[in-house]
Amino acid sequence: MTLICLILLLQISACATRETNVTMQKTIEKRSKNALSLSEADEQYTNIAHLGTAEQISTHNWGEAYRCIDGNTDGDWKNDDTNSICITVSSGLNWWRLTFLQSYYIHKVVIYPRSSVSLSGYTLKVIGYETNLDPTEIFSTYAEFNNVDRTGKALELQFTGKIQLSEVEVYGPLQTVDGGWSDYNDCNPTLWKFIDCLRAEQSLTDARHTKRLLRERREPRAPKWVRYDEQLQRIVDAYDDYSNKMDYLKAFII
Ligand SMILES: [Ca+2]
Repeated sequence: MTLICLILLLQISACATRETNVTMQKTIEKRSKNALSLSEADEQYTNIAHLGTAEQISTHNWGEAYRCIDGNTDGDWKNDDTNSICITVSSGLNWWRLTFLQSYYIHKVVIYPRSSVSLSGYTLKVIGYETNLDPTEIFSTYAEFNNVDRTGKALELQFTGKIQLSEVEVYGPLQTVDGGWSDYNDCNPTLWKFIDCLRAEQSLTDARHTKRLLRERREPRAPKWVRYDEQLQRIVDAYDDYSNKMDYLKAFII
């Protein structure tokens, strides 16, 4: 693990932890008031759609499935890579699917349309459950599937005709159902445990580095490996002398 990766992971973890701490604080304050309304409860959840992998039944140019989880609700079609809409082309029942690596509790799903395209007719299915859900509310610029409140590793939007959506937001806790934390695995339930993991990893790396240095000091390179290196260097240096490159390659088979 490079130092840069560790720093990035630390920053990601810190952000996630700060967000979680803020959320927990809000939750405690609200519970103390003993008056959790639905809108307040919604604040406990965040959009986790970007943690999944999107796919769809078929794709029109520049309308790939992932563009519905790129964080951009721009509904204007652009016939180039700046497009942020996913579009299918199949006839009949079309689907757009989001799959997570682990199971998440899904509280709410919000979908945004391509500009001037209706959102009527979409249904939501959490894979593993029989019943398809209809939108709770449909507005001109978005539609909500409220109170989904199901656990799953995948969900699917279905529509009879071309799917034309600019974004799909999936709201739930960042913590997975089995107790892990999104894609940061076991090192990230808290910032402190994550730092402990970094320290342990750094200690192990230091020990390996020290061991290697000691070995290099104590054990000079074996003569036969020195001879092999010299022989390989001679072959490489003689590359231009080989008119038949097959013979050159064969020279490595010593
Ligand atoms: Ca988008």
